[in-house]
Amino acid sequence: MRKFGILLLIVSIFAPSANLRAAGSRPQLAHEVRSEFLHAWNGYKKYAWGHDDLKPLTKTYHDWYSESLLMTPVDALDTMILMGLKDEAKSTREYIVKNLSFNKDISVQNFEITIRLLGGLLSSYQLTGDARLLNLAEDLGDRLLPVFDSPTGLPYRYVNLKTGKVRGNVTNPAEAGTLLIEFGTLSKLTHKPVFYDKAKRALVEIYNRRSPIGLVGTWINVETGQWTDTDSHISGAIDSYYEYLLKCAILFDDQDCRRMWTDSIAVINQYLRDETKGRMKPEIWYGHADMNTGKRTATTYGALDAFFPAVLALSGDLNRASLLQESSYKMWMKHGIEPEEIDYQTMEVTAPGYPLRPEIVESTYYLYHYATAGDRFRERGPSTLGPRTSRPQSSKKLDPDHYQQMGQMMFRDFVKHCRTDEGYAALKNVVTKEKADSMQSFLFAETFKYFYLLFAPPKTLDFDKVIFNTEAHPIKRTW
Ligand code: DMJ
Repeated sequence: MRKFGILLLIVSIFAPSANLRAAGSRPQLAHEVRSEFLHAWNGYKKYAWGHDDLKPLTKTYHDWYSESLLMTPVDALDTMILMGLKDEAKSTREYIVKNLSFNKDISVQNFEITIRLLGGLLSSYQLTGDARLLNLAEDLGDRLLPVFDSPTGLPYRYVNLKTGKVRGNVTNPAEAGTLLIEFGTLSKLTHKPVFYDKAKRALVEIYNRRSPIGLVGTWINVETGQWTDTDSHISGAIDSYYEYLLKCAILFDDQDCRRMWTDSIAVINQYLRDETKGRMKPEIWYGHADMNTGKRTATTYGALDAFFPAVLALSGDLNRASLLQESSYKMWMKHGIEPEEIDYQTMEVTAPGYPLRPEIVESTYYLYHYATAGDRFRERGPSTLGPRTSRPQSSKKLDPDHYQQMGQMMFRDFVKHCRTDEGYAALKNVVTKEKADSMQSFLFAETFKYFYLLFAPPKTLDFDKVIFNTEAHPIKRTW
């Protein structure tokens, strides 16, 4: 008996995936995710209905601006639809259509409004065919357009939805370059090229200002086109700029985007990729470097960077994707939930919060998808959506069970540490597990959606026929 105990211990130390095998069945897990979604949604409905977000500890609401823009309902709607919550989805849709107006004298952050509201409205329109959602999206798109009227074509960060007045002349690649999926889709659906052209120009203007070695920095002035911060990385403020280069290449079959992606990923791997020794085998990470010299400036990585395995996998680089996912998971496991940032040399936490972020779950879902893609490819043939790599380019064999178990472990930790009596709360500190009074709408749009899709039957959403915007709103190429 004692011998058996020791054997188990050895197995659990040296075989992390064996450690994860406290298996629940996939249907049961999908059911649990759906119930937890409803738990959080009901908390929002009870204490914050009609407002942007629930404050889960004080049980009141938070609005981003002086008037609500229904951030949580719009962000949550397509997840409800995918989860088959028909009545809830129908009443939420009616509420949005009757109550959401963008004719408001408020100055809003273009990037956040685009990824959450424009993206949410467009994907729910595609899932329901309800033209009222497309009308709302078009009205919003028209009101956001003034952001692009800068001397460089790079967008200002804020715009007043009623007056069109802009402000915020220093932006970052993520805010400037994460607009084309939404504006491009709006363009195709409304037959108004202006949306595509302006958002694409913003993406190209960032790329055109890359350094001689091909990297971009963190902050840039939209009037002068000069970088004000030359720190280069794949983390917050740059992250989804790279994501959109690849995704727009696929969604729109845009060859400029494909070229920009191909050039960018080469230098990301050259200058930002890093290796550490690791206990069992070398680990890969992506750190910071100066955009002009390529010299390493920081060895930090965090919850936001954990989107990158998904992007690598989508690009066909399953080898690096799976290695980096192991690093992200190591970061999660250190404290039983991931911090905003660590130093990967020491594994010390450098930013301790956890605002309910989805990225690591998103990457788990992508890797699970590609781990089973070989079978699907044999059954169905290649993807119908552009020249993506639904047949993985790498020959590396991924184990789908590994990603199921990883997802299950993370879901259990997530519920254990973030669930409250009537919602879900961010953590101030992943070491102490102290909670924060915040439940951002991406919990519904992304975190629950990716957990659900990881466990739900593949027919819930045909991965190969959609591109997720950075807020996890799936967009189909219907044009
Ligand atoms: C979301 O709003 C989006 O995923 C964005 O790209 C990054 N931050 C949050 C989630 O962490």
